[in-house]
Amino acid sequence: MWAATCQGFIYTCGGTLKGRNGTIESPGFPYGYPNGANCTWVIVAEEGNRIQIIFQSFAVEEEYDFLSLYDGHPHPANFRTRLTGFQIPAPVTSTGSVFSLRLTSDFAVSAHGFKIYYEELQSSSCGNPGVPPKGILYGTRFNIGDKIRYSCVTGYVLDGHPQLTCVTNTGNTAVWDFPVPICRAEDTCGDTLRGSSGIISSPNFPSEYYNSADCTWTILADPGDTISIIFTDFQTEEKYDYLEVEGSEPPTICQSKTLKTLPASKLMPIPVPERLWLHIALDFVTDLPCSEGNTTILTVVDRFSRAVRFIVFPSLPTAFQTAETLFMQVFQIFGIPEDILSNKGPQFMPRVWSAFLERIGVTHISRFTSGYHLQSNG
Ligand SMILES: [Ca+2]
Repeated sequence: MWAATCQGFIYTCGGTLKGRNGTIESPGFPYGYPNGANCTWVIVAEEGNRIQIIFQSFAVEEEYDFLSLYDGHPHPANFRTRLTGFQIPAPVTSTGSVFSLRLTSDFAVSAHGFKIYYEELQSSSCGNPGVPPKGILYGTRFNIGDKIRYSCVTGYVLDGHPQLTCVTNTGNTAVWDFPVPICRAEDTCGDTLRGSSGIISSPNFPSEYYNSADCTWTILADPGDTISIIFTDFQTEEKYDYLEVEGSEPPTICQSKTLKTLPASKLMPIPVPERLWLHIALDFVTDLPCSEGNTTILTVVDRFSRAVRFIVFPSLPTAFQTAETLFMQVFQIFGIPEDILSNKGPQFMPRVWSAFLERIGVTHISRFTSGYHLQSNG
């Protein structure tokens, strides 16, 4: 077991796990993992078997705290993917008999953490492929020859293959013949996708898409990372229907690359501020069910005391509206903070600061700090 100290407390985390199945919880689950955590779990299965992990709960501070998965021992060469945020990830299966997980958290702001069920898979098992959001899975057997079926809850339609069969691939390993389908709201198409991998299908796929469709999918990756698109099926009406693929502007990529080199996992001591509300974080929660005309909540957190203020909006506010609201509801009461983190894109906070300076009548400024974390957590 590893031990580490955090603000006077000693906690242990990580370890080597053996046995056909079990659960892993982040330290302190569900009451929050410590800051500065660096916990590694290594799951070792019987030779020839694989390991599947199924997430039962998952919440880590988006873009600052991470659960990294390694297909083997926790060496950079085995790095598989990095998970962050508040959505339960799909199950992941190792390719060999060792699977490692590492939780790293930065110097401030925690979340519930995670609970993971792991299980050894014999070579004849495909493992549980998981249920997509708003989806229903029929079938409980996941061995070679077994078939499972998906449907969606009312109001959602399935994109992808509704039936999956567990087959043997060329490497003699049991795999599902198609990826897990997705459920999308009826009469909509397009989406914003994040995460290390995913599926995009045209509306009604594998049936025909409808006429006059106009769908846009936006894929977001970590700054500095690249995105590759692999077409497994492609058929559109020649000359009349088309798919356009567009990347981000080069300046964004260049800027992001320099940010990526910041030592993300380096433990920084939390400075004791002179007063509260000096280091704050903003988190926009959007697309909530409409309540009294409001669908968006802005959470303003004092990163030192963890005090929180909630401000509701009818829709996602602009940088100017955000600056105005922060001025009225936070700065006027608690003073102007030194830095603000936000879960929106990297250009957002500079815009809020500019709008705020304009609001208080500052028209000329040589330099202002954008805060401790130069990257934003969007
Ligand atoms: Ca954190």
